Amino acid sequence: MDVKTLIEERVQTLFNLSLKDCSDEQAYVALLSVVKELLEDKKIIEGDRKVYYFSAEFLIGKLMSNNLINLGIRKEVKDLFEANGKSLAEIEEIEAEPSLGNGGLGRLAACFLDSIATLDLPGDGVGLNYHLGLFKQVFDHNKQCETPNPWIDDHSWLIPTNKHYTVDFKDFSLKSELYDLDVLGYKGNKNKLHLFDIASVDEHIVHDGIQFDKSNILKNLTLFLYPDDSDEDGRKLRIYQQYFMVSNGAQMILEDIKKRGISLTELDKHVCIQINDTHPSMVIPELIRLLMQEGLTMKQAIEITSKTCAYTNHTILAEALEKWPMYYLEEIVPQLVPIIEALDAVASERCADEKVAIIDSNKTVHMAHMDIHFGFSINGVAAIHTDILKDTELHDFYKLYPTHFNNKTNGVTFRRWLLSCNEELTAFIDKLIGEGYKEDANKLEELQKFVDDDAVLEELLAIKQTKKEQLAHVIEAREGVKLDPSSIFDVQVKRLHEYKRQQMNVLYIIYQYLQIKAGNKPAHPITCIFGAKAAPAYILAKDIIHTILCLQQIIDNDPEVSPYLKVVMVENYNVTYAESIIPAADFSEQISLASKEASGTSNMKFMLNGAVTLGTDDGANVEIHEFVGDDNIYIFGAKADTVIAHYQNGDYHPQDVLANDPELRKLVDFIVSDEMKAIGDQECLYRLYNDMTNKDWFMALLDARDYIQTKEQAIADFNDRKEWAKKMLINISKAGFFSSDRTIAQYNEDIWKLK
Ligand code: NTF
Repeated sequence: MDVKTLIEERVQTLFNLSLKDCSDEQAYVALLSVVKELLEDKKIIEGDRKVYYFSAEFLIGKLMSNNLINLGIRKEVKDLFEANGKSLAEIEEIEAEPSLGNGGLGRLAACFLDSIATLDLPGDGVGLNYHLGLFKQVFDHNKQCETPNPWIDDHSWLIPTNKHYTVDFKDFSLKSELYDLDVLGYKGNKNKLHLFDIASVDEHIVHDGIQFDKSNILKNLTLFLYPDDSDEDGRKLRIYQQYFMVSNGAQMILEDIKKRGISLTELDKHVCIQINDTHPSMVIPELIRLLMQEGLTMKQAIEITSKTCAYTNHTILAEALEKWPMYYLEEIVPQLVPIIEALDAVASERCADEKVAIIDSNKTVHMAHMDIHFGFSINGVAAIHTDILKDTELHDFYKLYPTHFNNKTNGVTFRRWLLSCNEELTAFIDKLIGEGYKEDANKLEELQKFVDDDAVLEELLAIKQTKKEQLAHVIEAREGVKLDPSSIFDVQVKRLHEYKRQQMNVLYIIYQYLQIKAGNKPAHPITCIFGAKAAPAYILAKDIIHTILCLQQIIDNDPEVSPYLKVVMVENYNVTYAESIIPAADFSEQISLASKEASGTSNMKFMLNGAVTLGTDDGANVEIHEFVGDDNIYIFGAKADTVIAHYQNGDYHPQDVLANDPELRKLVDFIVSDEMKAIGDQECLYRLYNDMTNKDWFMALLDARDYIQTKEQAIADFNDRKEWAKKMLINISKAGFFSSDRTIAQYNEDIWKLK
């Protein structure tokens, strides 16, 4: 039966209505039920060897649109709904976005699952089923507040399974429940995302925003992703979560291997475990423990585990490389302690230097060190990041295991970040170069031949304009803020962190505001769009949000300024929001302090949608720069080696910069001006001001001047529409390398070796 008939009949069976007469909600429920069945019928990708991607987060976004694309039925379904007076886009809005991730790390995991299935490789995700997600961000009095983000309802994609495992902690055991999600490849077969949970979790223990009793593990284990770890109970809860995830995952893997009749001594020939950052690192001692339980010697178990596990590093920020006091592990998972001690002993035989120890002299366990000593591969996520790992951050390890280090520059799935979120651009590219690029992203290069074709350039600008108008509607509906779609859409959307330097963007806004007040209008009106969540305990990040929201208000209320400058920070930025923001962007703000952003992935999504990057030589910006050339990107700021030298010499002082640049001082001073204090919270404003003027750990003031000048140049260039359209076209044509299909092909070639 064809899809159209299936859907029509389903509406009839479920609601006794025709598709024309049913509500959007009923149409969605019927569509979901049909699509779930179509997924169920798909073959599971098989192979002798399989990868398991262990990750604390999977920021998968809504699933309907992508499933329709990968099933190859999106157009049919869209036409069917249209013929019945409905809009597929509006029906897709009904789906709740799964809140299983935080930022780039989790979104990367989701892109990877899509590409693994698309390349027809056997590979599943392993994670947790957080009922209330990260948190939902709401703004109140220009401040971020956190509330739960429930997303599981009767119409979710989760498939309950009958699989259960027992996970032992020191004081109790937990029986897990496993939910699966189907992960369908583009026009292909499927893999699974396994999300573990427990039945006793109780959402009712949450009060006053996202507060709850952190010691009540039976009720809180899978409530939230990244529960606040500013106190000891919070940190212990994270260990409970992490061990629960990896023990379930490891048990599931071993069960499968035994079922297939494979000897556990051959595990490494059939399984690869990719450890996504350090959250799943306990899988190493856990796998060793389970193998020993099955009768292997410790030596054998260590050797097999080392040949099975591979680790990806996603950050050089020391505070993000997890280390746990040994006594936490003794209190929660004592069964791992002798194993970790044994691993530490083996490691110190290989190298006695405390810098590479697993357990340091304070009895703290360094998770990343365990991953590197007892994994067979360690990779960074962009060329510059891997180089910094080798040369600086992990240099001592690199000397020990030079052949284990490798780079895998991140990528993004074009199914979601072009085909699904930008139908207009997709259709236009189809018309220009055919559909071959959907299977081989490098074919986007064929767009180059249109670089002097005026009609093509004009159409590109027209599509961008359409996406900007669409976004303006979305933002007006959700935020009640009216945007001018003829202004430049300048976008910075990402986690809120000092190293990403939203605070430097703030200085630009203040600069522009003061310029306009002084009678100097910008070369083109500009709208600065922000989206960012701050970790609930990250005070300074919240101060930056407060400052942005106060600026938004001041500018909104100033008729002298608002025709030329507008600021909007959208509430609860998530994947769904990204899907309408990114296609509408003119400028892509990638302004991290060089050396600090491991890769970034929104930079890739923006370029793919024809935005031009304004960025530092950091993360994957460096590779984007190489591909598009100097004329099609705006690079500014200190280089990574300069920054690293500043840290090593301790010779960067924001006061030195301010002493030489009185104009810059005026910009910083504005944060605590009367205008700001009249509407803002003085404590927050002063805290940020004091930090920026006295500490400025991520050197926003070092690059601020260059940043402002470069942005002014970009604004001026924007007015030459034809030249700008060329930059857009070149960015799109060079985006092919940043497809996660390429990244995954490389993981497979160098690390997983699946087929
Ligand atoms: C993030 N790391 C990095 O900050 C991004 O630059 C990178 O693009 C993504 O990982 C994906 O590789 C983290 O979120 C963490 F947790 F490692 F800090």
